[in-house]
Amino acid sequence: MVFIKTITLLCLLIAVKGELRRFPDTLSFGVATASYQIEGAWNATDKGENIWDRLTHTTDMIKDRSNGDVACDSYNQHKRDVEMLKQLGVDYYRFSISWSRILPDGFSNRLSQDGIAYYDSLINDLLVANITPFATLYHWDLPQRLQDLGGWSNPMMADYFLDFAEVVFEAFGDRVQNWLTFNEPWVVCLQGYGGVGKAPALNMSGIAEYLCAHNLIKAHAMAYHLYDDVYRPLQGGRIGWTLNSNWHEPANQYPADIEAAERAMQFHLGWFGHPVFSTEGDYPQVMKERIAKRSLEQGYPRSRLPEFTTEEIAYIRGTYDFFGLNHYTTTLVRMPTTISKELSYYDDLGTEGFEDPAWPGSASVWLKVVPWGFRNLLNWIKENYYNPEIIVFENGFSDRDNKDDVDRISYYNQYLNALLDALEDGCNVTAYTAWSLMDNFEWLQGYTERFGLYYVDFNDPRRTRTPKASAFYYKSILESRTIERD
Ligand code: PNW
Repeated sequence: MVFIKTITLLCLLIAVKGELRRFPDTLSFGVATASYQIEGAWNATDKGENIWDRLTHTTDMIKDRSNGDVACDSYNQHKRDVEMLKQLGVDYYRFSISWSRILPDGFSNRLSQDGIAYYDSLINDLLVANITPFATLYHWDLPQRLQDLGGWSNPMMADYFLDFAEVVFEAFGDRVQNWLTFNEPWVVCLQGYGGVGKAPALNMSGIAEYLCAHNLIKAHAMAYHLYDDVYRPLQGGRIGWTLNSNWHEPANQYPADIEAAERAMQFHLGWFGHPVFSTEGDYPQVMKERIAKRSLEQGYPRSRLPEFTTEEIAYIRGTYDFFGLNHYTTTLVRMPTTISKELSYYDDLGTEGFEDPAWPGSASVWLKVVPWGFRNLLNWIKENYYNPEIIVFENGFSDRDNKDDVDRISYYNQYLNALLDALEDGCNVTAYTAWSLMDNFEWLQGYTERFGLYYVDFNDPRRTRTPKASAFYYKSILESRTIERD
């Protein structure tokens, strides 16, 4: 009843206020979550420890000293999650599978039947509700035992990931036809291995993120080929990965700033995008040249950026069925006056990034509201990678503790308008995913930054979920398939 009233009200408001824009019938809508951020049950039955269990339990790096031990308790409450998805009326649900819940030791010699039963139940409930499951294999929760072996800096990790992928395709592929190998490899490697922004917080920039990326790209390609060769013929699904990128806008229309912004795009999206989505394959030329030159100047015998063999380049190129994109915000970029000789990815990149102070903010320092950047980014992908099918797997806004979330509604309204602009430009976007279904464990920020359409009460042992105003708004968009022009 409340839903219907709100929708009627929204329709009335729109009718009074402004012009409506319609989404094409080819565009589908979903919402996303990730295992560590929502499941809890960190040590249920035989689940193994992962790198986020370890980081939250043994360091004081989480802002509110919290952890994902219980999180949204979705391990016990996934039926409630499916109810919410039904209420919203989404076409699909993007969730991730916890590696150490399925393989407690990380290796495929020992499977957890309870772990498999959990995802079986979730998937079956989704199918009964007529919601398409979209599963991510890796959303940042590596089994701790594999981290002890070096994690993604160990070349063997690609084989272990392939073993895990095979177990998952075998167990769920009869019902799940939509797969992502990795969520945001740039964040995994840069923040987890280069810096301290994500587990395992290795903090070895200039070396470790390049090793991580190299092995992770191979792992992605191997899982793609396994699916393509063995499972696609039987199960008929599709598979890709999802890359995050800011839009990097030149601070001024000087040639030097235009060059700097393009270089930032290549180091950010191109690092993982070029090997897979370009016709030549391999890392972007500008990364190869700059990192090789600087490495030699710094006294290293070879480039700190590892090289792919010709065979590997061919094997990796084209390993996608769609271009997955996570996007939140935009950065202004200019050429620095002096070039630093320091050892780090950001010094290899050699640009200066900053924000326009006029851009509206959110609860996250890095997230400013810049909808036109979304349109530019979609066009950049269209032009650099031959107009691929693009699926937006994350887009969203953070606030603090607010069910009447008008700023989130405004964010979605503006970014969806930018998406419609990009469609008019000829970009081939076929699906849009809001991050997130509900408030959840926001990594180092703990529970202090909320991205949900549903409010979660983390002080209530039952983790009660309540729809925010934005949940009604999103529902109304999915029903009417229109938004108001901004
Ligand atoms: C994504 N950045 O991470 C993740 O996939 C989610 O798990 C996360 O909750 C969500 O966005 C909100 O943070 C990002 O530095 C991490 O630009 C870092 C950036 C962007 C997204």
